[in-house]
Amino acid sequence: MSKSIKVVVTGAAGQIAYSLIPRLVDGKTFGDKIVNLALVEIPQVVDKLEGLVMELEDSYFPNMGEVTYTDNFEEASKDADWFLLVGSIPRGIVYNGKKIEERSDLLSINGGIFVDQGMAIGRYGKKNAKILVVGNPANTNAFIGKHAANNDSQLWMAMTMLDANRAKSILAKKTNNNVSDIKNMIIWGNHSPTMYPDSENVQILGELGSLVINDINWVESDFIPKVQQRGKAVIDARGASSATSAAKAAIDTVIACENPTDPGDCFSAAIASDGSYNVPKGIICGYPLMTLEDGSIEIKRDISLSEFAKNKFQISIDELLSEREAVKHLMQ
Ligand code: NAX
Repeated sequence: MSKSIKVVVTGAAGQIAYSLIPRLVDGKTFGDKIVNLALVEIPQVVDKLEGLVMELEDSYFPNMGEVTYTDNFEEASKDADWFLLVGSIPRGIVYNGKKIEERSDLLSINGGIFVDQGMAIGRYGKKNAKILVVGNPANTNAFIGKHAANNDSQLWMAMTMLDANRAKSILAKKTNNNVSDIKNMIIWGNHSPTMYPDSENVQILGELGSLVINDINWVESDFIPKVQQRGKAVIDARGASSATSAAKAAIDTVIACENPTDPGDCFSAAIASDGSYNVPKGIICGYPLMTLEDGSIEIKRDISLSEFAKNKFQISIDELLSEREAVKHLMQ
């Protein structure tokens, strides 16, 4: 064992974090590196993290380094390599005496949190830190955080891996294959019900999805809505939002960023647009990504989109633009 890595996790007492945190130190996600954890919560619940730390110690993970917990995000940020920003205020709770039901209220409240966290990351995080925003509305939270961080050597992402994993699972069932036979699964746009899961460019046992599936009715009226609405279906069935699958997706994203992408494959996450695929620059948009041998992460640029795909993708881009408009007061 040689190097060590520092990972900050917010929302550390929440349900996603409970599945996520042990996997960060299990010796698989970061290989043989020693993983130091800085767990962050709001002041009202931060003390609960003592129990989680006890459980981590009791689990005896040989790769676990120092574990700290705090409600002070700046302190946690110092020299961190990775930030997993899971914490956010969910829809439906009462916040400052008002029930948060509108997406615009959610954008505003969480946006405020991401201004402060972004500034701290830009100032105290490592130069090449990677930031994965899981807390919703993830793309626009990442947009706000990245702007506040004002540090272009750091990489901000919003999580769309869970959507990609859901899509892979549906396609594997539909074609009687194993999920590992499904590659190049792209989620275009926003992590929201407008996302466009791309069944045309996916590779199923090495063949293009558009050739293997060849059933536009199923794609349009079954596959796409199922992926888009899967989060709600889980909430309806479980009475709580996806947790273990969200944690797995966050781990998958970290692993995808830490290791070179296999030729012919890509992974899904949302990053700041550089204008690729005619997306307005700066918005945090779901793209096909590749990790190169030198560790840098790039948009895969050779995907061709059908007219059908372009129209679906545009709906999600328009939504991201309207979210950008709703938070412009936070972009000083
Ligand atoms: P929980 O409500 O169980 O946990 C959230 C935790 O965040 C709480 O303990 C809360 O105290 C903490 N928190 C709030 N503000 C914070 C702040 N400023 N600093 C640190 N901690 C803070 O939610 P959970 O089920 O864990 O979900 C977390 C977030 O993930 C939610 O926003 C949820 O909507 C989002 N999701 C995102 C997904 C994605 O694919 N991007 C899928 C799953 C999930 O829906």
